[in-house]
Amino acid sequence: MNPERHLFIAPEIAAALERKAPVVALESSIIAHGFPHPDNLDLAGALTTAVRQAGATPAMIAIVAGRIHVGLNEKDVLHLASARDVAKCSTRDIAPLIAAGRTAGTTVAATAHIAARIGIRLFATGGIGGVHRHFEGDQGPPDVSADLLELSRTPIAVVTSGAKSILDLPATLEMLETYGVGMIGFGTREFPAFHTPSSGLPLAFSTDDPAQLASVVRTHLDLGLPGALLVCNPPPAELALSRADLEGWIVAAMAEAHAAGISGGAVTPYLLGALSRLSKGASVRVNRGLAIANAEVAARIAADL
Ligand code: PSU
Ligand code: MN
Repeated sequence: MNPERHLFIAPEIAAALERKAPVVALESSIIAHGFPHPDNLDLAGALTTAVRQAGATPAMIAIVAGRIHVGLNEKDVLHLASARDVAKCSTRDIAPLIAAGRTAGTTVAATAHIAARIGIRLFATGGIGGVHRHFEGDQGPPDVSADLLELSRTPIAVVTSGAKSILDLPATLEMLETYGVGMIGFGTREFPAFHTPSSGLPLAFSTDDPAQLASVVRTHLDLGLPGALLVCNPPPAELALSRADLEGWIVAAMAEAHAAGISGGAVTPYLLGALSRLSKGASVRVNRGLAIANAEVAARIAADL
């Protein structure tokens, strides 16, 4: 990579990396595509504030006018949160979007890839992508998020509230196992279901102790294992949705998406938008709360390392 041409790292973040101070990567697809406007603007500020207050430097990553930016200014965030020409960038999209001079929000896959390449060890998101559920009557190939493949080959610790509830969670967990992605529950013995704490899917390892958690993260990164470690942090209990309500809304949202002919990268943003409408904003409130909580946990681990 030619850093002059392709990469801008904000001076504050470059300095923190240089002196091995704690840095937490944040994705920008959650801002550009995962949240309604203007809640997304508020979320961007809340995430960076949460990381700072917990003792680390926030590094939100995006493609801005054809260049990878690590650390965004207010103007960049405003553009990502408001403009219609903002692309969704997964790993395979990085080169074409840069070459075309575009601006894009980076998904978990692209953000993890970029963060690990420049030596960031902690990354916070809301919920990773995974294996999508089939639409009713659809026998086509499965839609599997590139997040899973990227996590299999990117050494970074990712704090996440499991995988998004709109997905096939048992299939997602199986693929994470196949891909050798490390998993540890923090304050839960189950794989969290993003909008709701319980999926009924047990995790092999978990801890309630921040010091022990930091020790597992440190060990994973020190061993030089090829893939990521997922720190699975359940959503805040006071904001979480009930599993029964959530399932009903997901089934309705999927029927709408199918009828509207939604496919590819548009599926996740569409379903999240439909859930927000069906739950009268409750899904957005828990998504906001869990994303901020994950940013705090990531910052605390980064500070402990
Ligand atoms: N977490 C959230 N909201 C989001 C996402 C994560 O709370 O919108 C985004 C992430 O960027 C993730 C993407 O990588 O959704 C998954 O999209 P897909 O299924 O198309 O890979
Ligand atoms: Mn997909």
